[in-house]
Amino acid sequence: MDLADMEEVEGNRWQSLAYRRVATALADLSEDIEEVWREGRLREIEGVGEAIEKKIDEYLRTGRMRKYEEMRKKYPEDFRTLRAIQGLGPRKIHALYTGAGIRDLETLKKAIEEHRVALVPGFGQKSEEKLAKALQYYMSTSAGRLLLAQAHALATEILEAMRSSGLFERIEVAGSVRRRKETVGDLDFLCISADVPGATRFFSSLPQVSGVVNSGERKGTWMLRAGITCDLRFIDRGSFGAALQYFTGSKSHNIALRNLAISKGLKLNEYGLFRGDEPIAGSDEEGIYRALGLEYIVPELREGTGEIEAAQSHSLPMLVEGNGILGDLHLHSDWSDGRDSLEAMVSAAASMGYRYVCVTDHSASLRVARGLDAARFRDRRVQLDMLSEKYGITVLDGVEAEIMPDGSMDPEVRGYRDFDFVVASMHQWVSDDASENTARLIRAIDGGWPSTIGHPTGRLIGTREQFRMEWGEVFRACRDKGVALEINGTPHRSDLPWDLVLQARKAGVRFSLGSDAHSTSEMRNMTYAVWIARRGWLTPSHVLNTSMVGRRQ
Ligand code: DGT
Ligand code: CA
Ligand code: CA
Ligand code: ZN
Repeated sequence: MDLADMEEVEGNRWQSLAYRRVATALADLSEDIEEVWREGRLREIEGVGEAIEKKIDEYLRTGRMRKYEEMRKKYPEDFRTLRAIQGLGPRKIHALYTGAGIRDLETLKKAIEEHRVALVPGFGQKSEEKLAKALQYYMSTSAGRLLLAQAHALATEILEAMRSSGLFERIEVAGSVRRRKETVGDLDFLCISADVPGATRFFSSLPQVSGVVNSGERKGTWMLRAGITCDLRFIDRGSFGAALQYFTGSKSHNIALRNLAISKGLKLNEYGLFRGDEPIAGSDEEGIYRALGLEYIVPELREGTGEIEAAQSHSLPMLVEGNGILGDLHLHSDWSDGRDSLEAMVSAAASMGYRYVCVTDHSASLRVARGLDAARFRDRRVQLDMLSEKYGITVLDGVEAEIMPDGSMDPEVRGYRDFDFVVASMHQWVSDDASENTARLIRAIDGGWPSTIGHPTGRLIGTREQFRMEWGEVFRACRDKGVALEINGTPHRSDLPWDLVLQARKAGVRFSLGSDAHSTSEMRNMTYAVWIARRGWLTPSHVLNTSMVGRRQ
């Protein structure tokens, strides 16, 4: 994928498209690439021709790719960071690179300060100001942070490698990954090991690690290839629970917990819970919460939003769980802008064990996504019924419907009234004015069409801010009309954000969970939607997907 970016910045559009197609095919590959390679079947992968086959072969044989290294020398910086900024696509990056030598965040920042962006062909004063704003938003939200999906996968890989090394009695990840926060600043590992030097050496040699930042007796910090750092701490057995508690955070949860300890005449730190000098808990986390008179608080709830009070009064919520999700209520097929066929999506849903799946292709007014008109929806329904029969799973006739500027539904949706489930979304015509947006969304809710509001805030982490909206009014309208709010599991959306979920829950709103998958592999994004729901204190009864959603008669 990196190679594709660099070719595109270089101006080689076709080359870049070819790489990108292969990168996507590789990511979706159900077999082990090395096996495919050994059996000489690389050419069977979509998009792989002779030239690319040679490159993959070179890489798997030697662990290197000459072409990649040449390009890397030319473009030492990670253009991907520039692409994360709103309004910057490869073509504009190409223009900025050739026109002003901009190659990374530093050089972009400098060029903006010196007003050199406005001089680049295709840019002007206005676009320079816009870019300055977008850069500022990026720096304040996601610079130097990874999306949870990526950070969690990385942490899991590292944990597996460490566990199978035999050098660790125990190793866990703490910090924001354990709390399932939507972005992660660094990874925090805690371990018990009898061989600290050996364990440290092993950690340094992991393929995910690019270098040592510092390494001491009981703690080290490493730079990871993914672009963030990670800490590894060696802990004594008797303190492991206390350390896990402390380094899981959050900071505000820890402060509240420490104050509770003090109020009971105890002392809590990363080594244990003490009465005077005598330890009364520390080897396991549960013991610490118990000794403080609390129910166990799962990491997702440790954000200092009332969880300690709830644990004291035994009123913590019984959180929704992944295996309680009976179906996916938002996904796309290649009838609109999805990559996989209806059949592939339905069959994937069946093999994930779902009892139902709702296919929500876009409606006609979203032209960029090849939205469907009423006639196409009628044709699609015939296919859905056939697939439902074939795979023994309820297939709901759904739509992701455009909310029009005046808050009405897409006329094509009104023309075809048979939908079982309507995800109503704002993709276009969004205003800078909160009261306008609020009035529009509430008109949509009051109109009686939506089952749920799709990715309600419209944010894209790092690249697009939330819509300006009076959320309290929207929540009230949803509750009154029985319209749900979506929790969209696409990692860079993570929308509703967990803190708004918590507010909406208090206002009496219910929620639908959706992967918003555009391919079968993205259906796994449901996991992230469940994590957000848990951070928002949701129980099964708050979530539509925990019960059957049937065909509209
Ligand atoms: P991140 O890395 O920015 O995504 O977020 P965290 O929560 O992983 O933060 P990090 O890595 O700085 O620290 C891990 C945990 O360690 C944090 O959640 C709470 C605890 N911790 C770190 N520094 C302090 C501190 O100064 N005071 C207290 N009470 N706890 C701290
Ligand atoms: Ca951290
Ligand atoms: Ca840390
Ligand atoms: Zn959408």
